[in-house]
Amino acid sequence: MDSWCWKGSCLQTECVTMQRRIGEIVAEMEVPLHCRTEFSTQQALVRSLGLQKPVVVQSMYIFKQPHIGGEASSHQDATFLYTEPLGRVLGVWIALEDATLENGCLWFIPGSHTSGVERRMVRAPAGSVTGLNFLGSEPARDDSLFVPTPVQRGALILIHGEVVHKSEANLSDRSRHAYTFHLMEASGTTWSPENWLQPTAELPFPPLYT
Ligand SMILES: O=C(O)CCC(=O)C(=O)O
Ligand SMILES: [Fe+2]
Repeated sequence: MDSWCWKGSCLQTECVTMQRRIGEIVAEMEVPLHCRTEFSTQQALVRSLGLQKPVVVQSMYIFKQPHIGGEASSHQDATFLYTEPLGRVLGVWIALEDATLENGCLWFIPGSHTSGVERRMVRAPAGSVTGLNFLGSEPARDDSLFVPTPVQRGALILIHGEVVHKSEANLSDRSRHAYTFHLMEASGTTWSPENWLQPTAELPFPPLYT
């Protein structure tokens, strides 16, 4: 019998076919310049922060469309991007459109980056149906602790890997597009082998500095 894929929502063979098709689509995509993690300004910024060997571990284009754009529930990025020691992951979040209270700007809990990581998402043992497990749990956090960060198009927000942050659903008429990528200071850092995302020989984490 064919085995079930992540979340049990498709067969392994269907999943492989979908992955292949996604690969073809991505290969054909013309990636707009603002979605490339190689701007000299980004490099200069990260250099000025003193990072020696930053590598790009992931990047995301987040659409948050009018009326249907969902929330990003409160989280720490290190839950998914865990390193030893901690404090080596940095998010670079760029507003491609104004991010407002109405269309789902980011919210942060000031000082929350100093208390470690509450929850970790780890790879489940081979053969498990879910593929992923969570260690620990995301504590209920009082809404009043969060500070909103509305910004204009073009603004760049640096996100400490352990700071607690979230964004609300977009119930407004205006989209909130953002491009975000996460860096790891690779010098003296161990990327957890339990993270869902792993570099491979074909797709290593690319260095930010060229
Ligand atoms: O843009 C969002 O709503 C969430 C982004 C985020 O969590 C991140 O970039 O780490
Ligand atoms: Fe995040």
